[in-house]
Amino acid sequence: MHPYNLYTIPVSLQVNFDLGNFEPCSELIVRNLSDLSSIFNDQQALQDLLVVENPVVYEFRYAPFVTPVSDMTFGITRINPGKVGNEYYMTKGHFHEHPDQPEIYTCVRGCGYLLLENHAGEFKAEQWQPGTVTHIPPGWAHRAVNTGDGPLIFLAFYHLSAGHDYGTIEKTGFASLLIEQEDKPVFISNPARKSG
Ligand code: S6P
Ligand code: ZN
Repeated sequence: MHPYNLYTIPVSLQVNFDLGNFEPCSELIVRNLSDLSSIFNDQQALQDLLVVENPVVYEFRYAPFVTPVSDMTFGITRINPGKVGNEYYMTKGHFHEHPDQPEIYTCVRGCGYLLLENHAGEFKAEQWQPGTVTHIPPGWAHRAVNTGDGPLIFLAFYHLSAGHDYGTIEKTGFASLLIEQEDKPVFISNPARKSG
């Protein structure tokens, strides 16, 4: 049994695109820098930052609309602006636990990239601005990166039962990193990349 309410009649919620939240909301996950230590390349820069503070890198909220026969879920993520060394703040990134589960993301504020990688090691990066909609096919790991000076906010539509597999992409790392060089985002090969 899952712990969520059953929504057998239509309901609505109200999203704030500027703040990246919605009401009513019961499910909030906050990721601070210390929760993300394994994903950043420059470990020295990470340790130096953590000595001073442990900022919120991103938070995401979700609303599981569970019925006896379905589990459509709405989510919103806000990634704060910031960097570790010269690498931009980003989400942890994951495959879905169930290999037949897709997802749709919609960027509503800020700018950045969605990094995608499949099990064969094919890598893609989709550039985001407000209004960009990206379909994530089943079997593609996904990570959003905030390359702007303000928050990057995006909506997600998925099935709750898709689940999260964080471990697989964490083991190898994504093929490319996004770093800032001369005030611009630049892709470089991930020096910590391991074969899967
Ligand atoms: C769920 C969906 C998003 C992410 C959220 C945080 O399938 O892709 O709601 O969970 O953007 O990213 P992550 O990688 O920490 O789960
Ligand atoms: Zn996902």
